[in-house]
Amino acid sequence: MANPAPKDALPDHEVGLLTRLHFAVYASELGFRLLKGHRKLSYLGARRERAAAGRELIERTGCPVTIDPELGYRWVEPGELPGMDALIRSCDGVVEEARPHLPRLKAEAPGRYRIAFDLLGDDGVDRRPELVDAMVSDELLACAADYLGGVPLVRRIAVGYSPGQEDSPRSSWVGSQLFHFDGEDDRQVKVFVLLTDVEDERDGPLTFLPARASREAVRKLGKRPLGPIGSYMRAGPYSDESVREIVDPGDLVTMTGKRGRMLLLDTSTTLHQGSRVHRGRERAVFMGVLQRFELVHETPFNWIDPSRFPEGSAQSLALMPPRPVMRNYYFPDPLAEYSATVRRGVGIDIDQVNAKRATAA
Ligand SMILES: O=C(O)CCC(=O)C(=O)O
Ligand SMILES: [Fe+2]
Repeated sequence: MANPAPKDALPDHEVGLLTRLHFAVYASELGFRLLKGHRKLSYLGARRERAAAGRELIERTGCPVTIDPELGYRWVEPGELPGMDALIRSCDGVVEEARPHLPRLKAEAPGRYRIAFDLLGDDGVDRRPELVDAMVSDELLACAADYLGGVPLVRRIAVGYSPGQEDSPRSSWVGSQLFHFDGEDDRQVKVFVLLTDVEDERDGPLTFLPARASREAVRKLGKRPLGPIGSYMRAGPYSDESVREIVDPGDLVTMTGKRGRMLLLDTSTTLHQGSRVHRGRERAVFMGVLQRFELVHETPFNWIDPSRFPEGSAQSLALMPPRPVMRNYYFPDPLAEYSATVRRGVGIDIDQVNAKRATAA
């Protein structure tokens, strides 16, 4: 089954040998297992510490929210996780602050950055500690530790804004608008909170197939149809036609609903797509990402200040990556003029820079 050419990856000849080697290994099931085994051994001590901290959290909180691995998702009801009201109020401020900049951002964003862009950046996260607090609550960390086998890292805190696509509806969706599996690890937990009402398909809802059905689907689809080198996807993107052929549309779950609706989703085990926002509509969602410390394939992550939390606490563990980066390294202030210039590609090719960063595991 033909799949569309990956428009957000580098042409093969521009990719370095090491990166190609990494992808050649990573793309096969055995290679992925080998990389995973290597990471697990390298971080044996850290994993033990995180597993113990996770057990302590689970015991202390009673782990009120759990994710069934066969489903790979869990809706979260209001009040089930602490700090979420404060998070939503805070995100409203983020969108409001960004609103005057949106026309410029939309006009200047190239390629896949036009699908959805982050309105926060590292500085935005730092100015809004309530977002970090909600992501490192004992209850959410217990849930993630239960699902991932230890206290994970909070690698992303973002407010994703997806503008209406000018030529929508169309059949040429690209990147994460096409069905795919995220590739950092074989499990992860993403927290999604709707910041705008998502009523129907015109609002580009996140759409996914539960984990068990996704396993079956990938068996039929084949793992990596074109395997864009440099992509963060472990499998996909698959064309709509190929998915339609083997998936019962009734099995797909869509994140429609009112502002405030919240979902925990394992984007590594569920086939998913989103942000197919039609002209004249818009979608804003909060997204927080929890991934294992020893993840297999590194992608850009936020710099988040761990110093508000006691050393050795589960919270501080969740905010200390194995390879720290400078603040604003991956996510500079998205509203600043200079980052618009960078996105526009004056002087450097930001797609190339980002693809290199994404693959520098
Ligand atoms: O924009 C969306 O709804 C989907 C994004 C996505 O693929 C992801 O967050 O992993
Ligand atoms: Fe994804």
